[in-house]
Amino acid sequence: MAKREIIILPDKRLRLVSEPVKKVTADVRSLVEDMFETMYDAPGIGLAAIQVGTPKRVVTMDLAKKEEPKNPQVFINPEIVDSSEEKTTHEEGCLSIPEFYGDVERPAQVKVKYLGLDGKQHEVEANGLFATCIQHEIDHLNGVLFIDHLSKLKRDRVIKKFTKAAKRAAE
Ligand code: K1U
Ligand code: ZN
Repeated sequence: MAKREIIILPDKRLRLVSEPVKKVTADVRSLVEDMFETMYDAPGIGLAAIQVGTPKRVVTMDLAKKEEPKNPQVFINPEIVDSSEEKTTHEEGCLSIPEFYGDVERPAQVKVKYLGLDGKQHEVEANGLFATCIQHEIDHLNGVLFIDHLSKLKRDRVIKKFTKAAKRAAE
């Protein structure tokens, strides 16, 4: 297991559309292990493989509260197959846009089809924070960031701030 570096806005790789996983191989299992180490260390409640620079459709998540036992979940090639008409607004953060938060409106419930680490197809109904988080992570697999759901004014401001910081760091 190894902790990997999380890529930060405005890294262009965050805009890539990730490739589906053809087979759950030892390489995929090793990527998943590294993603959990990276996510728990951050700390975060979710992570998409592209956030560690790997454009594969792999998501890790753990929504357990501090006092609860760990609940690591893996979603390979996740796809939303149904979304509720009802919407909900949740404050979102992103490990690739540190210390910036914004309210995002999304479907309140989604049905998600995915491959497990067992290589088998599964389906799950998500609501609450689970629904918000899985939609945020599937967005990452499609090169979409939560700031894309905010007003252009807010999005441009945050992109400008992170672009300036990246330039300063490169000097
Ligand atoms: O994908 C990511 O960048 C991870 C992100 C997931 C997420 C958070 C909130 C709403 C939607 C999606 C994070 O984990 S940000 C960090 C965070 O939310 C958190 C960290 C420690 C404890 C509790 C929450
Ligand atoms: Zn994110």
